[in-house]
Amino acid sequence: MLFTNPILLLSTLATFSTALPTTTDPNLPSRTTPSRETHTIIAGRPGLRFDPEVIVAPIGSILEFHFLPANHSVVQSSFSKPCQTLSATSFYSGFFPVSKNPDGSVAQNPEVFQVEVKDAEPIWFYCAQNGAGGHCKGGMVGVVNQRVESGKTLGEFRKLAAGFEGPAGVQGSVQGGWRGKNPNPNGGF
Ligand SMILES: [Cu+2]
Repeated sequence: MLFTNPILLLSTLATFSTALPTTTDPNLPSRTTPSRETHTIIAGRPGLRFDPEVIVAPIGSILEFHFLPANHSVVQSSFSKPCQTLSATSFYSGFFPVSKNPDGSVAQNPEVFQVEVKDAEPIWFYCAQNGAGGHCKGGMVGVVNQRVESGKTLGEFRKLAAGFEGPAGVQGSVQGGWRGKNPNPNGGF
């Protein structure tokens, strides 16, 4: 009802667009310190899932995993072998136990795990928790920069994971990323 008058609508849009700065103007000073584009991924919401579980992230950006109750992890795998480590050097976050908050608010582990996106290849990952029938086998998997046209999609990856037998693979120690203080532990999700 607000913009039923087309002239009023146009003039409003024009006013708005001219008020925006022209970011391509080379004479403008840099306004902020450049920082990495960061993609927040939550492990354990909803239920035994990553959220989001399909991520589009450019080279140089950061994947930042946050961990909800009860005890999740993130491990890199290949597409064809879910629930198993990709290589001796591929990333592994370790486990992040955290209890539920008594007041019902969403609790997070006080640490996060960050991984840099180093190239444009798809990154497949899973949770290595073997409780509850195995989180990876149960579908707690995800992908960064999947290529739908290749047929290697999250849906296919999840099907392969469902057929996995045995304990999910882990590395000997945290590697392939940075594990440290959660920048927003009370953010809630
Ligand atoms: Cu899990």
